[in-house]
Amino acid sequence: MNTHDIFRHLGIDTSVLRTGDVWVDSPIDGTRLAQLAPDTADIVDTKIALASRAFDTWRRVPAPRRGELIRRFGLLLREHKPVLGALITLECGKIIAEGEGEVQEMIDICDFAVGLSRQLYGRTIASERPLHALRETWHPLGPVGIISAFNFPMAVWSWNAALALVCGDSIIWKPSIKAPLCALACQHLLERAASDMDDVPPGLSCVLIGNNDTGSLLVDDPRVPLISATGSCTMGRQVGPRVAQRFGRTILELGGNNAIIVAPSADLELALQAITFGAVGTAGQRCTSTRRVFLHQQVRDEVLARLKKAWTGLVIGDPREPDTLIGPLIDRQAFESMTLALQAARAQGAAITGGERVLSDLYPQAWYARPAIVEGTDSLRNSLEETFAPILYCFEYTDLDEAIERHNAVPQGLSSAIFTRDLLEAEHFLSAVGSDCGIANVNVGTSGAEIGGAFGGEKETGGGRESGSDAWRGYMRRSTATINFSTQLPLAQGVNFGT
Ligand code: UN1
Repeated sequence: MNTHDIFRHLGIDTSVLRTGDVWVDSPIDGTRLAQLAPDTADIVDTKIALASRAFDTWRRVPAPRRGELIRRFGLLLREHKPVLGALITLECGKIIAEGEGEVQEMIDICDFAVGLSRQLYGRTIASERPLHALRETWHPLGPVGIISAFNFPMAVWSWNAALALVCGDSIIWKPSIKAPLCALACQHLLERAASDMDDVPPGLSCVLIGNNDTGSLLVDDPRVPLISATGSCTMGRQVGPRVAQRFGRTILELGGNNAIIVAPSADLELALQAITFGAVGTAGQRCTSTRRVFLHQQVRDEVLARLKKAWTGLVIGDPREPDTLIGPLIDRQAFESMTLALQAARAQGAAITGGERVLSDLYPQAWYARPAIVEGTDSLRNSLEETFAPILYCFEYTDLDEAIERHNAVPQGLSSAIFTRDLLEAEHFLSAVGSDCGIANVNVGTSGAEIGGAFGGEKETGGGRESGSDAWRGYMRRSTATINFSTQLPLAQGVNFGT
């Protein structure tokens, strides 16, 4: 299936694929998929104005009715799951199972949001005054700006979009310039879901096509009270202060430098599977990808030997082929970053297996790489950085406290895991003196989080939480109300004002 087939199947006018000079190329083989027209500053302004108007209508629609829009959207996602998965594969290079898995993640969050639309609970609080009530109500916030990365070109938007919409917000999506077609497809299906409902205002959801300058217009716009941005720490370092400058809110979901600790009692078979999926799945391009492992000295040699053996058998190639496990990197720049990181590690004395470009004869315009295993000492400086590629830094440890300290000694704090059958070790890892990440797992790898939990991390990962649990509160504003149903006016704290 090519892009035209996919768009036709979804009922999207294919003329949109040839409108301008934003080139979209497939990472699979460099084929040009589309040339889109970027949104000018005027168009961005118009879309934000429309989203503001839509918000004014949408916040009046009862929340369960807002959930109905998401229910219908979820049905369309189910209907078109294979085709949407194929589009993710074509535009981002994910293997079929991961492309479809991403669509499943969207379906899951839609289900979650439909239920949520009847559970936007506030609290009632005991008032210190007689015949007074104190309560908290959650209200819609406003238009929400969503900035997403190429690696989860649909799901990350859907976590934000599904919650924001049931919370009564309108949404403005600036997808990665590397994955705009996925955005157009989702936007179209959402419009289809809305088309039979008479209470969905026009402009409730829109997509902005363009580069960072387009993103900046959204980030700096005071009509947008919340920017939810997923991407690199570099991006977050720009977006965060700019939104703060205008007292806007952010949800930042930035880089990770996720590690797995493999303890002596670990089920090594499980650990090997988790490390492999975490490190090479999505060609190492998840923010939750496993980038480091700490292997206890009793198991180190065995784990390394088995990893190396298993990784020689991994099929790298066209992600549309059912046997492929590792597709391409997103572009040349991604491969160059990988090469630079490996060169730096080698210069610091690390031993490296893999990491070279493959299939360049077959796909001269694409960037396939053999995943790399780096055996290093603790002092490998570049293991402190996130390189968005399949590189696994392997370290040895003897004492769990020491391993946790080294585990936490990176600027990022997204996802983490320990493989152990020792209850004391597991609980220690999960405790206040254990992993410092937003996600901490036991006998489960670092990537592939379910939508039911809050997703996000600490430190340079940005501190934001998206998806499940009570992340929805980030998309609403809290109103605290005190109600006096007495005939007196007692002041708080027992203040007597003498009148
Ligand atoms: C991301 O890489 O930006 O936990 C998100 C996971 C996915 C989400 C990753 N559910 O790997």
